[in-house]
Amino acid sequence: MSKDNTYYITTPIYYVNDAPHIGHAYTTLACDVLARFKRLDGFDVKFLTGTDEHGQKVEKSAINAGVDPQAFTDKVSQNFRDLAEAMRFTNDDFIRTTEPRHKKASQDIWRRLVERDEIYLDKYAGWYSVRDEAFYGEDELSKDADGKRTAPSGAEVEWVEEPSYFFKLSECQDRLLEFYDQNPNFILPKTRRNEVVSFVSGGLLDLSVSRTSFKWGVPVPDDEDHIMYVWLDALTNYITGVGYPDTDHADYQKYWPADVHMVGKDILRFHAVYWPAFLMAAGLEPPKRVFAHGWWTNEGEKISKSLGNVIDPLQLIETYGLDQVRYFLLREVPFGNDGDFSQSAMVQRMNGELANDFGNLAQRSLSMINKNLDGVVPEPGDHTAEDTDLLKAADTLLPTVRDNLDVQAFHVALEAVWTVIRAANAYIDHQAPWKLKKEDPARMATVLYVLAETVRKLAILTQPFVPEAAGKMLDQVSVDAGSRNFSSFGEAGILKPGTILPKPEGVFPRYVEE
Ligand code: ME8
Repeated sequence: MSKDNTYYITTPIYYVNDAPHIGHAYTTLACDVLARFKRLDGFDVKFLTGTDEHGQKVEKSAINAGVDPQAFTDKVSQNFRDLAEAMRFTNDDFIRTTEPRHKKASQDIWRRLVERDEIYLDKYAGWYSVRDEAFYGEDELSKDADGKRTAPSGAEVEWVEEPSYFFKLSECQDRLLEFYDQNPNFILPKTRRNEVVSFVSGGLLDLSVSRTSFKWGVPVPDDEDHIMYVWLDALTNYITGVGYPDTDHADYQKYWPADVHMVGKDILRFHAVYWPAFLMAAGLEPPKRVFAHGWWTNEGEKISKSLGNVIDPLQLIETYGLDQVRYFLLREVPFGNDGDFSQSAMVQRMNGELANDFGNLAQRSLSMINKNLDGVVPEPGDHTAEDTDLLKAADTLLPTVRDNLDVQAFHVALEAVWTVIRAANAYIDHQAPWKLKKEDPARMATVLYVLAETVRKLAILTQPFVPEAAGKMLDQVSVDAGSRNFSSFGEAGILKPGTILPKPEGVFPRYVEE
């Protein structure tokens, strides 16, 4: 398999201090859709997710729960696996930073940095936020109403003084700027890229990369008083996942550098500045893209534990259905922007776009075949201009969706699909096949064939987004498992005249207020 045909996508690894929430579900969903799409498009895909289990934040949560950190992380990490199952995520691997393979990789990258003289021992005296697991300069902080200093994220900070190893980040500025320049799509969306470029242009300070005041982390090689800074440990998961430190490992060879690291906007700096800097300094290749998505609010309010408005993805699935939630999250907000979750917006998309537009299109087309043609796929006659227009519009969706997903524009891809769904509904209304049964049965057969063919194409393309419903639609047009990928998309004759189709059933239920 050539490298052009591989695709490596990662989610952030999630802190195990807390139960999974909508933010986690969102990030991994975006990756899942891309991974599914690329597999259908013939790529050899590796999709990695997992949990970030070290650091002071997790240690504190374990202490609060009254259990030792390892037992605590074992328990909470499982919640993220359960979420993956509930959301039907298709990750190929699930990494935990407490695994031996990861300790080995983290210690190896450390040694490489030491060998290259990129790390030196000194002392850190400054501000640290446990919630963000980040060091802050005095000038980045503000004061809250009680006069307490807070980080830009609003998190509390504490003064820390301890011996620490430092990474020579200050020497990476030119290399990073050159890298951003040569790879204009390394950071998307563009506005985020500009923020990062201006941050790096402002000059970089060396970064503290070890801690001595607690023990829950990967030990620094050859200095047991120190553990590695949790972000250096955590970021390394992306190469642990492909077999590092064995750079001859088949997965490393095939998949590294990663095609996309998907992250939330709050952790962009770690991924777009520190991570490529660590890799370049270690003599390893940086990833190809970091995409920073926006944040969700709940009915207009910032989501926070203290407000008690955290959205539980499992609850959402139970209330609205999995495909509905998957569709909503990627359709509602231009990917990259912040978005608001509201019941009314959710119901509108679910009932309007899934049930009325897409669901009805399939249901009315296939029921007419069922009722008027005894469920037999008809032999189409000559095509009119309207037939050709609709079929062509469906055909051009594949390149459109592909191009948009290559820049993570899920909302644009879905809008393009729905334009064709609406055109197909307008086509039925205009052709009125129910009238043709008596007037012109041959023409009715052609119209119903065009519709079934359009439904087949739409269902193939929407599999990554709404896998369950699209799968059922493909069952209803009798497309076998081997013909559901994109190489069969434009192939004529997959829908064989003479095939008997099963009785269609609606695949997108409406939400009815109880
Ligand atoms: O940051 N809306 O872990 P995490 C959308 N362990 N996304 C949200 C969100 C919201 N309201 N709240 C959080 C970490 N997120 C590190 C990553 S990677 C080497 C280490 C997103 O559990 C957030 O932006 O805090 C981040 O991408 C993820 O959910 C949570 O990460």
